Amino acid sequence: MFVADLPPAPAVGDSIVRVTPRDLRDLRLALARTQDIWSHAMRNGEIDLRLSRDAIESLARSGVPIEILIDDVDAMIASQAAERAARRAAGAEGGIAGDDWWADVKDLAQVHAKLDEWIADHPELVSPVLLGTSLEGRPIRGVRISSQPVGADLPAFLFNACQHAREWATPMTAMLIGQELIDGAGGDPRIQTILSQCEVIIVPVVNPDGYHFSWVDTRLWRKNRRDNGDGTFGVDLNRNWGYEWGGQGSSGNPNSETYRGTAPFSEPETQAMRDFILGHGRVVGNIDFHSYSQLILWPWGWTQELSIDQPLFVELGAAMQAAIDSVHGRFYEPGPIYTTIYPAAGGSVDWCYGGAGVFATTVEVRDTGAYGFLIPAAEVRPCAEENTAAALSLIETLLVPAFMAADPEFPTLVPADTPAPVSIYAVPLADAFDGTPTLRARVGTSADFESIPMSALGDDRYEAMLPSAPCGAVIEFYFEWNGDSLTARLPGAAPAELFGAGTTELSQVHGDSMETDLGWTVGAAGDNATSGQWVRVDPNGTTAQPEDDHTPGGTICWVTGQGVPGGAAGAADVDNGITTLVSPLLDGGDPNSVLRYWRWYSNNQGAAPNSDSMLVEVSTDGATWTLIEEVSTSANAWIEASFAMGDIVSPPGPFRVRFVARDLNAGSLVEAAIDDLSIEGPSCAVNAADFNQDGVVDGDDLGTLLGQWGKCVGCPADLNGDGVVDGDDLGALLGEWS
Ligand code: 0X9
Ligand code: ZN
Repeated sequence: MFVADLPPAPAVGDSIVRVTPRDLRDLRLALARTQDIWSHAMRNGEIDLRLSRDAIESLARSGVPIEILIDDVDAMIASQAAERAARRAAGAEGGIAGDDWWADVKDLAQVHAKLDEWIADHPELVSPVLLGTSLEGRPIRGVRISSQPVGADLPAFLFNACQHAREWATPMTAMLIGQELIDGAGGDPRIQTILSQCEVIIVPVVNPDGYHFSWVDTRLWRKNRRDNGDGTFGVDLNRNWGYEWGGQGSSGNPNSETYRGTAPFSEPETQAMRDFILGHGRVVGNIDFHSYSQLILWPWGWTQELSIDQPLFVELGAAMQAAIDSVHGRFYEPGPIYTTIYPAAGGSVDWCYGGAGVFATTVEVRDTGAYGFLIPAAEVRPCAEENTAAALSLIETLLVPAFMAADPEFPTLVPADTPAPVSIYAVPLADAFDGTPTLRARVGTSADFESIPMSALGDDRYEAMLPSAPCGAVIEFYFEWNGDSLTARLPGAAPAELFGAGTTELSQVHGDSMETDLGWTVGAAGDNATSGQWVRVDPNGTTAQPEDDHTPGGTICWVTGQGVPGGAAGAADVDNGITTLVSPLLDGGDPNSVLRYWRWYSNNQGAAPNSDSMLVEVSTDGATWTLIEEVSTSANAWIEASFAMGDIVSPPGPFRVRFVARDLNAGSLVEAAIDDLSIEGPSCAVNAADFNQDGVVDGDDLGTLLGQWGKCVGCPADLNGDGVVDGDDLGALLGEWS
């Protein structure tokens, strides 16, 4: 029987090649020559293709960048099959010395036999699920694993694999999830908790016809075995699901590997999955296993828009990624399908999420191309192990009353004496929630928390204001949501764990009133104005140029050309080109600081008014200049401009700003002036005697000091650090009394 499982001998030894097309022409050349696209579309500018030797040579001659991943894929298929047959002939059921079922891939009959073994050996834990029947009449089988009785009102997690026939690592992965749950049910508290709180459904082979065909006929078969009636076979099941069916990344051509079928859910295999999920009604989370590429993917596949549940998916993806990494150190990249790999409409994940409310993910398991679909025997178990860890982490992340996350990130610094907004994403999972979540916050580390109701922003977002706090104080906070029978908190361990924000006040760290020259330069490459070059003077005013500088009590600023007293509007204005004023090096090291300057601009007089503009640019290297504002409105007055440093200087560090006044249009009268440039940085001195960090030194802090009275090494109340809390420290505290 095993001999019959061997695929036919290959006619030619194709290669698997990673192509990095330089342009559309390269891509067309490559696609025109492929026998089979292994990676379906471009990713990171690369695409993996099966190509004949002739095709490779012709692409190489055209200069298309290629890298051989598998030299002779047909030979590799044949040798893997031969090794497998030899091991089976030598071994017991499963065919592996040591009898490890995961020591190599298993065919459909073996997978089904393993399900039967589980059901027979663990009837209290494992029950059969028949989802439906494939086109060719094979059962689409699964199991339910839970320590609670069938029919119990529990959340369910669905792990399915092998929509794509050739992705042989994936049924093995789904099966190991089942095995580890069964093995852990007896004594592993983590597994016992999971099995008592939910049910786990495993469907190892969604596409039994295709899977069987890939074993007995064509190893690299992907689709199901639909006879399309035109000589071609197969529908890509992962393009056949009925959510935005027919969209980008699916094909209407029956010969295509991504053929979507004649209608949404035209295939019995996708129908069976859909009907099971809808009929069950309690499926909360899902992994649809594919290979290869080592990716953790979530909706959407049909559009580049992010789903409203992106915060949940991001956290889920991070948890799964960490779980995978912890087992064998493999890196799996997380992200939404469309932007992480490619558009793929009609996939299971989009329908499960959009059509059935399931937090559905796709994991593309090992490897990243060295063997691709042809996973070597030695990698089957490690691959399955790391993805079992991912499955458990998905279950645990979603087995909470409600999922809550910061959205966007909470501030860690807020302005002093000002209420700052915080918003969260919160979605019910295992309970019903009527009202909105509550923000619980306090100023300092010792006060009682105050409850602040949150307002609903829509799309599962809620917002509230943090209490205002004095400079030097910290604000501590968490969130709470009361459900019908359970309470959800963020952070989960609150109030033992809390979020915190410091307070900040801006104060000037650099001031340049222009009264003395702190190192400005006039002129830059390309400057060609014939008059009106920048000069630092006490200006002689006109209707276009200031008479007075901006600095209170000062006299001097930078202007474009000093006119004569009582001169006409156009006296010494910028003419026939550009003049540039470059600042000394400034400190842009703190992204939370602010750059501020006062500018004057006039271009609304003369024969051709309002036809020029002044550019304000910054540079960290003196070579590349980035525009921060283009001034074209003629205020004929001093106007303040300010910028968050983090928005204009990157990476943080020293920078220069330059002002480029330009007369590029004949008849346009241009005057500009600059004064009072400053940088303000955040600061709030924390008072060492303010033990509870509420911004005031008061009776609470005195109480703390008295509580630590006496010999007390390293105590906060030992303000002078002499190892004793005594009268000296008391005096220091009273000296700071608010
Ligand atoms: O293209 C696919 O169906 C998957 N990649 S594979 O190489 N295994 O064929 C990616 C599926 C992404 N998920 C959905 N679009 N639902
Ligand atoms: Zn796949």
